[in-house]
Amino acid sequence: MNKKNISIIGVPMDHGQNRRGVDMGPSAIRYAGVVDRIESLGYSVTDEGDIQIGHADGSIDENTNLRNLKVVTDATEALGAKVFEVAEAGNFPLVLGGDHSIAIGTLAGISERHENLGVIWYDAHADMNTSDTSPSGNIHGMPLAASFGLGHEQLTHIRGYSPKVKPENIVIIGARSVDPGERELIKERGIRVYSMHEIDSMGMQAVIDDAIQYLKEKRRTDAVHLSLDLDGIDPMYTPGVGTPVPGGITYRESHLAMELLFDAGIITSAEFVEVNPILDEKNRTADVAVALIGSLLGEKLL
Ligand code: Z70
Ligand code: MN
Ligand code: MN
Ligand code: MN
Repeated sequence: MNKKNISIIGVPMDHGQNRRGVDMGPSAIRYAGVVDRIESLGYSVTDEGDIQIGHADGSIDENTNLRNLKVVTDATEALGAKVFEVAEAGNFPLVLGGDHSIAIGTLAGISERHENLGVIWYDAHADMNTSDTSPSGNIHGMPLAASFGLGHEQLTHIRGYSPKVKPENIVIIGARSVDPGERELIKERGIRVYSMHEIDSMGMQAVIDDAIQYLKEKRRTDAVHLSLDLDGIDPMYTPGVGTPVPGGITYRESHLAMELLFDAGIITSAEFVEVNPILDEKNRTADVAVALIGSLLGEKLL
């Protein structure tokens, strides 16, 4: 990655799921020193502030099986516009969440500028439900499906176009909690998944090398977005997430993954989501987010 200006965009969104507190994620990550950390690596940083988030009553609409559709749609539209603007200006968009529903907006803003975007989805979950398959009505369980064109029209058409990414250009890393409808889609659409099984058996180095080779050589992607849900990491290291799932990626494996992605120079935008300071212990989860952002942007011991 050349030393582009990094544009930080905060998205204090908690309406894509039903536990409060994840709206404070951007503050917690800023408090953990994200700006200084990135500046210390020689980048210039612009903190663009936060996207305005509306209010919602938290109910699930019985016709759509979606919780808080309007407020999520409005926020992802606003985020998409901001991400597009900073990327057009030549900056590297670094989005801080907020729950994972915001990825719908991030991808809407990024993909418009690329013919063949790739996505790395670092997460315990597949986030590939639709209003038909979702067990929760929570939109943070749907952003990948929406981004390849499945689900409610309002979610699939943020910024007026669909799809944002081809299913075969998506790589999921760290999956260990997948719903039946998601499992079907993964098979049907040929989505590449490195679950905990592959991470355990191949090792993280081989997983990342394979993912990079796949996106670069096989899929010929022209940009790659990293969407990192802190619940992909084991809750031992990142307890401040709404849906902790045991048996996750370690802290060290995650650093290695970020370092290898930096070395490959393929990541052109990133987001770090699902940090919930209310559920956290002494801001540890935000600290991990900042440390991983450092490695993704080239921090090395020596
Ligand atoms: C479940 C759903 C999810 C994050 C939970 C959970 C989705 N598959 N995503 N926590 N970050 O409700 O769709
Ligand atoms: Mn997620
Ligand atoms: Mn998750
Ligand atoms: Mn259409």
